[in-house]
Formats: sequence, C-alpha cells, structure tokens
Amino acid sequence: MARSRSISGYGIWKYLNPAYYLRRPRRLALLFIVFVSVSMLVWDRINLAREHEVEVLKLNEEVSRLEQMLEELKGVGDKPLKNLKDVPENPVDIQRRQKVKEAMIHAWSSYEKYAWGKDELQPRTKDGTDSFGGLGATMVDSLDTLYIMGLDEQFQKAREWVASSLDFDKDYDASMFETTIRVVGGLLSAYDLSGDKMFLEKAKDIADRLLPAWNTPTGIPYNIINLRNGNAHNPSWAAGGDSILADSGTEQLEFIALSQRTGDPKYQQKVEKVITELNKNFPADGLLPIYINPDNANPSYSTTTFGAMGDSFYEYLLKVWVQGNKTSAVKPYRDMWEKSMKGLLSLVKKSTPSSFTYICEKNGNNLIDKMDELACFAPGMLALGASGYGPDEEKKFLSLAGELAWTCYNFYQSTPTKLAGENYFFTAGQDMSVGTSWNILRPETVESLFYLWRLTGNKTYQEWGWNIFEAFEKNSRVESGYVGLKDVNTGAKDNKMQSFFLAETLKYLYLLFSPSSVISLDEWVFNTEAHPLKIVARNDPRKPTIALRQRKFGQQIKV
Ligand code: DMJ
Repeated sequence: MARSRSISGYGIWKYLNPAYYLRRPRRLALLFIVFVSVSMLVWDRINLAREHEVEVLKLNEEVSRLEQMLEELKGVGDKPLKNLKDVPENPVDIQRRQKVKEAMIHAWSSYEKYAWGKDELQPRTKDGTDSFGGLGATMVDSLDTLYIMGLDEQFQKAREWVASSLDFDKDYDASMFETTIRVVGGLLSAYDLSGDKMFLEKAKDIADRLLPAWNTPTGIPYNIINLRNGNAHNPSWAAGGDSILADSGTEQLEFIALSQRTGDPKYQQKVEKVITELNKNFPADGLLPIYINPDNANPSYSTTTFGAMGDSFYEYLLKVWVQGNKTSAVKPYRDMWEKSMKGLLSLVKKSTPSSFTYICEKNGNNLIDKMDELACFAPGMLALGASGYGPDEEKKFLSLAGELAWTCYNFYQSTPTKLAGENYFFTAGQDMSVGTSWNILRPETVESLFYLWRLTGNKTYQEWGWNIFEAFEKNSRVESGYVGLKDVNTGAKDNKMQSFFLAETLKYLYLLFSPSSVISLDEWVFNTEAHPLKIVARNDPRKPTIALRQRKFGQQIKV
C-alpha cells in the first residue's frame, strides 16, 4: 500500500518536473503548443467580451437617443423649446449651430454697443442709421432669433426697449411692405414664441397705422404711407404711379395672423381683398408683371420675375395656404400658386455648358437670361409646396428645387470670395456670370437650403449652408459686426449690417443645424423675413386654438 501511494504520488509530480520534459522534447513542444493555444483563446475571449461591451454600450446609447427622439416627436407642441436642447444629436451639427449662435452674439453685441435702438448698424463707422424711419428695425427683426437661440438675457433687454421706447407716432413715409414684414412680422413672432401680450399690442398699433394704405378703388394698396397722418401714395419712381406686385401681395400672412390673434377681422379682410381682386383676371400661367394699377387692378406692361419686386407675392400664395391649414377656405390660394408654378416652369432654362437650371425673367414675350439672387427663395418654396401635389408632380418639383438650389449655391461658389452677387446673367456657352456684384448679406439661398434639408433630409444641403456661412465669416465679419460686400470679386466692404442678416440669414443657418422639431414646419409658417408665425385654426379667427408656451416670461394664451 505504502509503495503504491509513493508511485502514484510520483506519477502526478513527475509532470511538474522540468527534467521530465528536457528528456522528452516532443512532449515539451506539445505542451508549449497547448499553452500558447489556450492563452490565445483566453485573450481572444477577453477581447471579444470587451468589444461586445463597447458595442452594447453604443447600441444602448443609440436606443436611448432614439427613445428620446421619439419622445420629442410625440411631445411636439407640448414641450418648451429649451427641452429640445437635451436631445443628443450629431456632434458636428451641435458644433456648427454653436458657431452660428456665436456669430449672432457678435452681430447683436455690436448692434447693442454702437447702434442700440437704431434701425441698422454701420459697423465700419461704428454708428447707427434709421433706414426705416426709426422703428428699431434690427431690434424687432432680431427678437425671435434671440429667443430661438436661447439668448434670453438679450431677448429680455430688447423686450424692455420695445415696451418702453418703440414709438410709431412718426411723421415718416414708411414702406408698408418693409414695415409689415420686419416690424409687424417680428412683433407677432415674438408674441407667438413668448406669449407676451405687449408684443401683440405693439403689432396692432403699427398695423392700424398702415391700414389706410389699402383704401384704394380696388383695395390694392399704395406702397408708402405716413405713419402719423395716414397719407398714402406710391413711390414716384414706380411706372405711372403703380403699385408694386410684391409690395402689395406680401402682407397677407401678417395681417391674417393679426386678425386671428386679436379677434378683429378687419386686418384679414383688407389683405384678402387684394388677392380676390388679383384673382379676377389671373392669367392661366399665374404670372403677373411687377407693376399693378391700384385704381383698376390692371397689370402694366413690365417685367415678370421671381426676383426683385415679384418674388414674395408668389411665396405668400403658398404660405397663406399653409397658414390656413391647407383647408378648403384657402384652396383658392393654392390654386393660384399652382398656376404660377406652371408659369415658373415656362421660365426655366438650362445653361451651357454645365447645365445649371435657372429661372428667366420675362418682358412681354421675351425671356431674359437673368436671375436675381433674390429668386433663390424659389427652391425652398417649391420644396415646401411639392407635398401638396400628387406623387409624380411632387417628385418633379422636388427635383427642380434641388437643381435650382445647386445653381444658387454656385452663385456663391463661382466668385473669388465664395459669396453670391446680387444677380447673374446666363450666356450660351458661358454658364453664369455676375451682373450687379454686391452682396448685402442676403438670406435666400440659405433659406432654400434650410427647407430642402428639412424636407428631404439630404445632408448635402447642410454642407452647402456651412460653406456659405464660412464665406460670410471670412469676408463679412469685422470687429464690430458684419458688413456686406461692394464687390464679391474684390471683397471690398460696405458699411451696413442689414437687419435681415440677424432676422433671416443667421436664423436659417442656425435652424439648418438644429433638430427639425425646433420650429417645426408642421406648426409654424415663416413670413418672408423669416419670422415664424404659429399655424392656428383658420376658420374661427375669434378663438385662438393654440396653447402658446412660455419659457421664462410672457403669458399663456387660454384655449
Ligand atoms: C428681406 O427683407 C426679405 O426676405 C424680402 O422678401 C426680400 N428681401 C430681403 C432679403 O433679401
């Protein structure tokens, strides 16, 4: 027994004795191979487990991001805008949005420092100018941008100025178009976002001063009105004392919104009468010349264009339809707009050699191969209106919108500064060439990129928008604000920071890098100065059905 114990003990321990293997090299090699294989297996398992952990972590993050997005989508309209900041997003978007916000802070603080209360800042002389009669145009135009960007202190300070110092009792001949889109639109948007009734009171005050402009034989308004005594007339340079198409057909959104919010139908009646009048002899191609006689509603023999003096008339036909919840009450607007889009198609041509799609102007029966940068709002409009067509037409218009946006983007890319000139000529064999070569910080192209991004989800539009933003940063940013360029070829600077740079250009760029639930296109409609107006029930203007949210101040509207 004792022997057998000692043998079996030796049997186990002999394998631990190195001498055993030295005498048996094949076993040593086998042992080595087994050891290496087991180690590799263990190492591989550990790594695999680690990789899985990382994967699971990423998937969990993705799941919670999607869950949060779903919550946001469910809660659209119920949550304050600031909660949207909590949704995790693409870090590049966040970074870019932050840069745009920083640009707004730079523009705003320069205005605050050198031109507080003035209409516009002159950055290079570091002073302000009252280009709109002293209505604090930049202040009012910026309110909603400040609000949307979460610049609460700045918004509050501007709000105090509006409440205490914005006085419309001025012996000044104001443009009813500019005053409506900037001041009435800006105030209404600030009201819709904040719920602060003071803004609505101010909007009513200025709108009441503009109302006599519509007292013409046809209801087509005079385009200039004295804010104190209500005397109205048309600009002396307009053909035969006519009214301008865009100036007469770009008040509908603001004045309808005002009737909805005050319960007083008089504003809506004035502006809708204009469209009813124009619809009486609306041509089959839906195109009107830029001058209309306010006494008999006859169009004058003049240019037809989607650029200066025509543009926003077409934009508002579509947007009143959107504002009216696309209901039968606003169907005539959609019908008119669809006719105009037939007309637009008849103006579309392609350049050679590069096949850029562009919208011509028209004089009589002659097509003119010229397109304003102002007409670059059209791709956005087409994208916004496309979904109201059947699937084939929708596809066609979306694709046209994309082609036109590419052309507009190239208005920027084709100059040495990468900023667009004011208008372009298209000559056979030479594609596009700059005509008037200034750039005054206009928004139309980034506006269209914003719509196209929102409506197609194609990130290319974000990239184009970012390139345009960088060109503004490079050429237009100065120590005390942003200036336009006298010439996009040389980069020579002017001395004005247009109020629409803060109202539109920076807002659309900011929204281009924001989640689509921030000012959702299902709930808001932008006026032509980029002031978002809340879409409310069309049929009962006396009873607002919106529950406006308050962030920090302002009153909740009861539904
Ligand atoms: C703005 O006042 C508005 O966008 C208007 O419709 C056209 N002109 C400027 C911006 O370019």
